[in-house]
Parts: sequence; C-alpha cells; structure tokens
Amino acid sequence: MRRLMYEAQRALASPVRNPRMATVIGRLLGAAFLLCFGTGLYSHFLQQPLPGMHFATRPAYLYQFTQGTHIVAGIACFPLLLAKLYIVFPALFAWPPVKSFANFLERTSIALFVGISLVQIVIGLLNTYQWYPWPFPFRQVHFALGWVLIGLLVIHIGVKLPLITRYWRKAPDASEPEHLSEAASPDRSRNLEEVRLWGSSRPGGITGRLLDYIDATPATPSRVSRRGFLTTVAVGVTAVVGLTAGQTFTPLDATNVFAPRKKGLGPQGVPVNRTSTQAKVAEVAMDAGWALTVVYAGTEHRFTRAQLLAMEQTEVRLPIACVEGWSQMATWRGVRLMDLADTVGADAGTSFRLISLEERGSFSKTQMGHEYVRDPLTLVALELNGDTLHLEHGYPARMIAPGRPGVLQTKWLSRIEAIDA
Ligand SMILES: Nc1nc2c(c(=O)[nH]1)N[C@H]1C(S)=C(S)[C@@H](COP(=O)(O)O)O[C@H]1N2
Ligand SMILES: [Mo]
Repeated sequence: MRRLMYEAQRALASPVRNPRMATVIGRLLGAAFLLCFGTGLYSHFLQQPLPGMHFATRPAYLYQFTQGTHIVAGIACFPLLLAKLYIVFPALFAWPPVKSFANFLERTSIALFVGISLVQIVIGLLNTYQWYPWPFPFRQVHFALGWVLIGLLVIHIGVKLPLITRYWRKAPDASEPEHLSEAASPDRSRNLEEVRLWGSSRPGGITGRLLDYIDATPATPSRVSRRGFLTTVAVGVTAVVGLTAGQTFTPLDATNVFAPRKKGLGPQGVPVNRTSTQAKVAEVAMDAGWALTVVYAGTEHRFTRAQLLAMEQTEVRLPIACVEGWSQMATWRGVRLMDLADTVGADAGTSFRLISLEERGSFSKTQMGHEYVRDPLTLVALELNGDTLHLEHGYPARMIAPGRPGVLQTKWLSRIEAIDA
C-alpha cells in the first residue's frame, strides 16, 4: 500500500504542485475569506445588532459596497479553492495516512476546513439564487460556519507557518524539495522494481493493473507549467467575477450573464425580490382605507396617503442593496422619517420598529436605529422613479434609508412604533 501511494504521488507530481504555489494561491484564498468574513459580520450585525450597536449611515452606498464585495469575494473563492485543492491533491496519498497525533489533528483540521469551505461557498452561492435545497435556516448557519472557518483558518495558518514564511516571496529552486508529496525520491528505478515484483503477484487485479499503468507512465512530471496554471486561475477568477459582478457594479452590467438579478429589469426599472403575491399583501395594500400608524409614547397617530402626500416631499437617490448581492440605484420621493418623528413628538434618540402589512416573513417586523431615523435621506417613500410607488415595490408606502441592507427597506408599511429606550 505504501508503495502504491508513493507511486500515485509520484505520478501526480507537477511543477505547480509545490509549497510556493500553495502559498501563492493560499494567500489569495485567505484574503478572500477575510473579506467575506468582515463584510459578512457587518451585514449580520446590521440585521441583528447587539445592544448599543450603531452604524454609519454614509456613504449611502456603503452596504451596496460591502455586500457587493462579500458576494464577489465569495464567488472568486470557487476557482481559488479548486486551484488550491489541485495543488495539494497528492497529499491525499500520503502513507501512512496518519503519522502522529499532531499529524492526525492537522489532517483532521484540514479535512474539516476543506469540507466546510465548500459547504459555505456553495450555500452562499445558492442563496444568491434564492434556492434553499436544505432544511436549515441559511443565515444562521452561514454565520456560524463563518466563525468555524475563521477558527480553522487560524489553525491552518499556524500549522503551515514555517512553510508559508519560507515560500512567501521565494520561488522554489533546485536545491529545495520541489514537491509537496514525499515521492520526490531519486530512487525511482529501485522502487519501481520492487513495485513490479509486488504487483505481478496479483496479475490482472486492480493493484496489478494500476502498477502496470504507473510503470508505463514516464517519470517526467506533468506538463502544466507554473505560468499556465496561474493564467488558468486568473482567467477562472476573472470569468466568474466578470460574468456576475454587474449585478451590483454598474460598469460590468453588460457582462452580467450569470447573476440572478439584472439591473433595470422589473417594474419601474427596479428588480423585485419578494412580490406582493408571495407576501400575500396585494389586497390589503390596495385598500383605500389604508393609513400609516405612527406610535409614540403610547399615542397612535394615523396618516393617510393623501395626508402624507400633503407633507413636505423630499427626493433622494438611494440604492436597494440586497444581501444576495444585487443592487439598483433609484430615485425615491416621499416624507422624511425625521419629519414624521418630529410631528409625533419623538426625540432625537428614538429608535423605531417598522411593521409591514405582510403578516408572516422574517422581515415583516424590523428595527431602525435612531441614526437612520435622523438621517435626512431616510424616507417613507411614496414615489419611485417619478411615479406612484408600484405595488411590487411597497405601495402604499415603503421605507428607504441610506446604507442599509435591502431586507430592512420595509415594503407595504403599516406601523412605525417608537421603541422604549
Ligand atoms: N415587507 C417586506 N419588505 C421587504 C421584503 C419583504 O419580503 N417583505 N423584502 C426585502 C428585500 S430582501 C429587498 S432586497 C428589498 C427589495 O425591494 P424591491 O422589491 O422594491 O426591489 O425589499 C425588502 N423589503
Ligand atoms: Mo434582499
């Protein structure tokens, strides 16, 4: 077995399967992971703030930028992770599989790291297509796995630190062991001889045939050159990013072929994530008796659409920036939330709970910190892109605020309640 594995490693030897290349790709992958983790934490806490947390409301495109980065970096992980696995693949054939307890821990942590990384980027990608072929809640699991991965990343870097520092800048030269596998032995002919003897004892068996194959395979490593490999990885990353990033990054709109959302497609030129039918609000939202209820200090204040339209109207340019990575700039018109808050007598430190006509759904009730309430760009929007707000965009009124995730831009508003401090 040992010899078989040894020869398998030898057959897999390649100029790109070396610690230097593992370091080069590993750095990029590590950077992408850290970007995903940082932007992911930010997105998570915006949606589920810890007590006392406050956020920057500007620049208005802040969340569009952080979440766009999250998705782009996550998508780039696909070719990078495949490249990394390609490089270290021969290590699977190390024999014995476990040499010591430390070695066992190292290999187990790497197996977990690889497996969980794959799960993380796959469920993240499927989430951007709103496809959930699993029984668990996406957001909580994605968040928890993020922490696990950061822990495993720290362990991985710690274990590999000697290799990483050694190959951080330097290309491997002839005096260094070139390959990650142990099979870079100069003693190939003697080995092969033994292998042949051993293999021929099982003629026609799988082992025998594999050994015949290895025997017939020249010792010269594969012809994948370092430059060719790096070019392939670069083309892969450019392709997956270039063909999707246009969903949030306007200059790439023309090449947005694979992303789930396309800029400008949808009623009033804005995509719709959840329709009024899915949210089961079509009827109540069109009811002529609708009024927005604002609750402060136990008193309910009702505002009909006509009354809201009679108040001072403000026009703002703000994006819808969905957690799923797409975003769309739009022109909104309506009443400043600040003005409504003043009208009901709320003070500057008041945060609000936003309640939708939608009865079910995890974002039918959300919270808005006072920093957003008091931002002059935050509107109870009544119009979108020059027309009455479309039912699918939240008619009769929706919230729009700078720097917030799409999920918190509540459509089909029903009530706004002050939260007791
Ligand atoms: N009441 C309610 N508001 C909602 C949602 C929802 O499901 N219900 N979806 C949110 C999400 S996830 C996004 S990205 C934006 C999308 O707004 P749009 O459909 O007008 O583009 O609305 C948000 N507002
Ligand atoms: Mo969203």
